[in-house]
Amino acid sequence: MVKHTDTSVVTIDRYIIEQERRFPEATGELSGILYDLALASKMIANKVRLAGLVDILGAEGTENVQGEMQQKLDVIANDIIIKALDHGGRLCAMASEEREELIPIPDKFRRGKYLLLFDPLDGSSNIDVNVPVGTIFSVLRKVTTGEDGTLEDLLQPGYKQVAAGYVLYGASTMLVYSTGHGVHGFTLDPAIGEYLLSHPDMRIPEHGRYLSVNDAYEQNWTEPVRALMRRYRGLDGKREAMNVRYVGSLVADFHRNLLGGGLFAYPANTKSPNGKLRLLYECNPLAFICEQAGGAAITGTKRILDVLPTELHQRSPYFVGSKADVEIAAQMLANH
Ligand code: FBP
Repeated sequence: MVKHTDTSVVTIDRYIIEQERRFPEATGELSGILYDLALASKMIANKVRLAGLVDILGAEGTENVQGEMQQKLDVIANDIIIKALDHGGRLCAMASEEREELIPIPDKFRRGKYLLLFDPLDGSSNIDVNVPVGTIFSVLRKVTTGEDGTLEDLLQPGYKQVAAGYVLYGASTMLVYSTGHGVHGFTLDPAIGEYLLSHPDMRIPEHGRYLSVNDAYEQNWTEPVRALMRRYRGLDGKREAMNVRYVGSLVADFHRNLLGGGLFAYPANTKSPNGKLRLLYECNPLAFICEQAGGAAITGTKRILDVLPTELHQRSPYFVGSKADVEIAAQMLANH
């Protein structure tokens, strides 16, 4: 394995190749998917950066020339990812938060042995107020026979993921991924259009500083969840209070906690009995990253990655982050 120093200039392409060389049986298909995702995210980053200018740029002739600019950015992001990945011959199907049904690979293109599930632009309701948003992705290997990917191939438990990651379109654009061998972060240098290795082998602190939860739902929480949130706030005197930070953009909240230690929670509540977040392309990929970085992720009573999916867009209660803090949730929600 090539040794890098803190000052080594390593592009994501080169890092992916070096990682692949560690596995003689590797065919390069998974590497190809990661390249194409990196490319797609650069194009999305460019659109997100322009988002604030739509009204100024788009005013004249909005309909035809900038029609695309007027389209919802998450629809644009969805199309960019599909167009970047449907023809590479590495995928046999895709699934997106933006599409009700499985996305087949067009007949004219070769099929591969992998499936891609993604949320093209998570937190998109924050774009108009210039709050960071993200793309989340998960890669599975085909398990059924036949060329085309099926719903059965998509409905695999999270521990079956072969790769997962996210892109954060924030102050800088960062791509963070894992193929099950640690978590690695790359920062986009817009001047050269390259993702450079900036955060090798990311680890989440065992004990968290930050609590990320929308407590506007407190009245709709069960009593055990309320007791848990009081615990995190130090209100029952059993621990130090955590500092509350909630952007309302999952990728931004998760990324902060991955770096600084913390817990993100989106519990079930009487209005959303299964919570809000989607298991397959929001919860599972970030749980995979978090566990690879030494953290944990649960539904409240079960390891997220062990949940057997039954629907493409099913939701799940979610507690993810620093191991010690997730363990408190597991203890206090055990029989609920
Ligand atoms: P979208 O995928 O529809 O954007 O929803 C997900 C999300 O925006 C997350 O990014 C965020 O953590 C959560 O919803 C915020 O929900 P709420 O406004 O209920 O706190």
